[in-house]
Amino acid sequence: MKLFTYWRSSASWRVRIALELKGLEYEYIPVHLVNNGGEQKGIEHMAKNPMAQIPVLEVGDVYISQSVAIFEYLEEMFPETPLLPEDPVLRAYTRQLGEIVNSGIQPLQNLAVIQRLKGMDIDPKPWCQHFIRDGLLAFQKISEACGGTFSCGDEPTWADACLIPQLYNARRFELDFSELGYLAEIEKRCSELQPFINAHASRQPDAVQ
Ligand SMILES: N[C@@H](CCC(=O)N[C@@H](CS)C(=O)NCC(=O)O)C(=O)O
Repeated sequence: MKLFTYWRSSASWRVRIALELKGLEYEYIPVHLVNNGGEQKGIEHMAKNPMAQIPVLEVGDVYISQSVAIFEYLEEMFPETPLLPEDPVLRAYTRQLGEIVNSGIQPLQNLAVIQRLKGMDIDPKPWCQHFIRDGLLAFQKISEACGGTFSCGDEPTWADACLIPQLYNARRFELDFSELGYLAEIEKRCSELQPFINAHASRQPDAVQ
């Protein structure tokens, strides 16, 4: 498998965590989101993903984009190390938490949105802080109700795969973490696990320190 990715692309980072949690090897193909006007917008990349985004997972002659679709694919192909809890209710909550990040936070602070805001002379920072804070507070409330040492239960799931890169983005936008103590604890526990260490932005070959 090949993963088209960028070191601090949060959606790509989610997939890196999922691949690592499942113990799957993959080839890392960097796609620079800024250089040359954004390599994701090039003809070659858009043939793989017409949304002009990463991640894209190449499997044989197939290209799968959208991180959650990739989670589902990996879960179906490699069920031995699951990314979802066994209990159907916890599975639903895990998906719910994932969607809070995937559709409720990240799209509102994505690069294309930031570029558009700047183009309209709007400071993107308070905008991003607003949506990240609201989403993470909701995530935290649901996660607390789920119970357990990770986002939903006592094993890392795809909710954690979504949470960890989003917390990194929250710090980039200098969000006040004083209200997010519960999530910071989950983050700390994840940061001690090898799959999360391996998938971290700073550990990727294209990372800029
Ligand atoms: N829902 C998509 C989001 C993908 C996405 O927004 N990717 C960002 C990087 S995290 C991207 O490629 N942005 C490029 C751009 O905004 O031009 C997923 O989960 O894969």
